[in-house]
Amino acid sequence: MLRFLTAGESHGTCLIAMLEGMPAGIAIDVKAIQHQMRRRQMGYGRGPRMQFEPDIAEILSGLRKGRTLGSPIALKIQNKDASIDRLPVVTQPRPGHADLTGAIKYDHRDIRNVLERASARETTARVAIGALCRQLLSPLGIELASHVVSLGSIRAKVHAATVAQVRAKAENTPLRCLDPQATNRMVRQINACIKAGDTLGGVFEVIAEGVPAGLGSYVHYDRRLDAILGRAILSIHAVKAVEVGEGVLGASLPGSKVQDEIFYTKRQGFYRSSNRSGGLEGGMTTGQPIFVRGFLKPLSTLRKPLRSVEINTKRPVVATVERSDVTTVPAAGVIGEAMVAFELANAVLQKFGGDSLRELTRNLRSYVKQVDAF
Ligand code: EPS
Repeated sequence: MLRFLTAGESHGTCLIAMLEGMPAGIAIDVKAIQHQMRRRQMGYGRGPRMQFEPDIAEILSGLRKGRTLGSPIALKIQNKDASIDRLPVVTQPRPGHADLTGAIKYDHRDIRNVLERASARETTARVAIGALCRQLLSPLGIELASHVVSLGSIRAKVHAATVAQVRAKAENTPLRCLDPQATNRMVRQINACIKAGDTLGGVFEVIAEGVPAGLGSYVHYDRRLDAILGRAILSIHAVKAVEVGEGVLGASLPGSKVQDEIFYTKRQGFYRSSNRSGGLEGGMTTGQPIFVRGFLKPLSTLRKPLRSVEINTKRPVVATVERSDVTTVPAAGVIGEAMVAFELANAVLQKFGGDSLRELTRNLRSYVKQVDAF
């Protein structure tokens, strides 16, 4: 249905992405793509690279007069720092990064050949793809947002955030977090980490609202949308765990405190009074907002490096220090939104089909009528 590829090295000339399967007739707002790219660069604790990379997505194909043609959309993001051929050889692998296993697997004696592609810089291209997908979802009434739930050992006090709340209260804060007191403490913890030459992880939450009931399926493992979203979130650099709804808490509670009971009124139809499932039951959307969380480990480039082994001499050394970030949890949330947007756009196209936005919208409307009449 919908698929994408990315290419490019962190300090190569550019990043490239191609999205195939977008229906025709979708109005594309290039400024909205730029807005998403900019959001990915923000957040207290990011490294110096974010200050000077313009991260502008140039659309090369698939659009005419501001609308999708139905043909593949190719885009390019030029790197300002395109120093790949001048950068020094790396032979001291960073624990936690792709360095050592990547070098062994691809038989590279210069770890730079690994880290250039393993770098999270690749997510620039993914955010551009996600920004295109959002412009398919938005006319269908599907909106996304993300916020930081915890950073290091600091947890925000939030419960069941909405897209509107996040946009109004978290978006323009230093860490895109809904709790101002927690934000202050997070900033202090980041400052301490900068001093110590260490890094921090944390948790982001992606919310998707306006998703119709019945995307995904229970009939086969690879059609379960929770599994698909789980993979999408885990594909983001440094993410080591995913949670759907209140999945982690639910594992320690009795069923009576976990399942969302079902009610019915003539006006509302079927509804649930809670959304602990995170909008997903049996691998399908319930029609409630989707909540998925990504848990990031602290980044593996430490200014005060960890112990490692030189790959040629096999002598003990400390790991290479590359320019990097101290924490990227707010940025990872933006990347999470992009990945969820892509998977939802794909799920929508799988269920409703259509080569044009008009056909897709008609199919969706007719399905919603059927659901309302159930
Ligand atoms: C990133 C660009 C990179 C890193 C970061 C993500 O730029 P540079 O290596 O030139 O500073 O800041 O990559 C990592 C944290 C990593 O471990 O690879 C970006 O554009 O997001």
